[in-house]
Amino acid sequence: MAMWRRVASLSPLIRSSSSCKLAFLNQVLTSPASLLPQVAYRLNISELFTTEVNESPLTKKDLFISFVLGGPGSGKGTQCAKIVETFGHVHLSAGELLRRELISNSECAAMILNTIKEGKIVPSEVTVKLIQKEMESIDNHKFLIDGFPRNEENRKAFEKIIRADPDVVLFFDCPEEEMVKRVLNRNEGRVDDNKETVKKRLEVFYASHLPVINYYSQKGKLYKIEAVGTEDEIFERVRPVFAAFEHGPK
Ligand code: UP5
Ligand code: MG
Repeated sequence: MAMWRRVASLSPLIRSSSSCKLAFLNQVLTSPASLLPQVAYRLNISELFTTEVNESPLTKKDLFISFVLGGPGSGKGTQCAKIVETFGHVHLSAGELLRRELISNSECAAMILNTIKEGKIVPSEVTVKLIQKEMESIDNHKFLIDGFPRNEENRKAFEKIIRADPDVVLFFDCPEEEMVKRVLNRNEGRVDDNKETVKKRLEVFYASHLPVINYYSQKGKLYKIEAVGTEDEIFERVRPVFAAFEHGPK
């Protein structure tokens, strides 16, 4: 009982901790008292109090950020590979970072797996922290962030944590039948490449991504690319977007 009170009294102090830890702590606070010593051991409480008010090395870089958006199978990853090859940007796929995290056995792994299987969106803080870690560790200033932000909350979390805005937002506009066909033919063993999850991914895309796309359209940053045709034909529509910046001020 004493342990219960101690853990419960800590809750106001840990608001700045990661979503996974908070989710985990919530579980602790609602657990029977008999489980608490064991849970408190696993919790590594000191880790919850690390202050995160450090200045990110990213603020010192002259960043050029591109968000690459589009529905499942619209060709984001395929076109990013071509942009990397031609313009030397670094490709960060948010989905890949999450898939890497889920096989790393981290405390977030189970939550990420369930969210991806359901075609839903992982809590913003988890994804933004993974993106931030990658950006900080790479010696380049041109980043293609693929499949992110997927909703308004993602967008705001990125602005708040990374403290940067995108220079370019690409949107691969692809008909639904084509996206479904490509995803179901991919055959790379992704847990979300099945009929049932693709349907859910599309629902989330229409409900959550479109407001983000509209937001950047109003800001004049959106480049809408017709995503039907061969990979090379589509890249010829992408090329001028980045070529224009190569000769520009950035
Ligand atoms: N292909 C590509 N171009 C083609 C063309 N022109 N003609 C014919 N075939 C073409 O392409 C898909 C397939 O089509 C490939 O086999 C390719 O060869 C072929 P790809 O380039 O992989 O398309 P892409 O748009 O990248 O499709 P992907 O399935 O990766 O998009 P999603 O947005 O669904 O997946 P992502 O990996 O970004 O996210 C997966 C899940 O992670 C999400 O559903 C969500 O649960 C989670 N997530 C978050 O929660 N938050 C995030 O910020 C990011 C992801
Ligand atoms: Mg992809």
